[in-house]
Amino acid sequence: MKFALVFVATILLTTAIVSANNGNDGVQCGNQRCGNDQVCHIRNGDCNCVSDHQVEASLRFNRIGSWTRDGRQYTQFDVTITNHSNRNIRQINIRTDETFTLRSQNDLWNMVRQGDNLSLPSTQTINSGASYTFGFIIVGTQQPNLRIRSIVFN
Ligand SMILES: *[C@@H]1O[C@H](CO)[C@@H](O)[C@H](O)[C@H]1NC(C)=O
Ligand SMILES: CC(=O)N[C@H]1CO[C@H](CO)[C@@H](O)[C@@H]1O
Repeated sequence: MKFALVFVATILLTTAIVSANNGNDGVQCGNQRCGNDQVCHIRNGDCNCVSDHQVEASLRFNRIGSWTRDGRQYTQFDVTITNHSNRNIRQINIRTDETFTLRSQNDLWNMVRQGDNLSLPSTQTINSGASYTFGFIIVGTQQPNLRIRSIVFN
């Protein structure tokens, strides 16, 4: 009986970790905490958790190419952020996880890494309706999990 309980608890814990990895791990948004499938929109200091389909920016992946060197595979990706909002984007935080295996710290361009976030370089903004592309080289061939966590609008 005890064994069975531990077993069930282990399965529940594993499930929780897996779903957290697929989601956003509940970003803090002003004085609220967003759900796993939500993004924090910040406008004039007002924070709102919005669901996935209401997010006013999108990420589009473009696999540039893969190659093998010294027995290891590498892949270069470009990711285009598009602003679907009528306001300019001042900052965006994109969550990375263990699938984001940069070949080296220099193999990320047009974004900066802050902890597990990718963020816009400090002077960069994305105007209303405009797009911005960043790129990176990772070890392996899988497209890494990137999720928008928060967007700061003008
Ligand atoms: C990552 O982004 C989230 C959402 O904006 C923020 O709460 C968190 O502090 C950021 N982490 C780092 C290390 O900057
Ligand atoms: C590419 C894109 O989605 N552009 C939109 C950005 O936001 C403006 C203002 O809402 C829209 O008119 C564009 O269609």
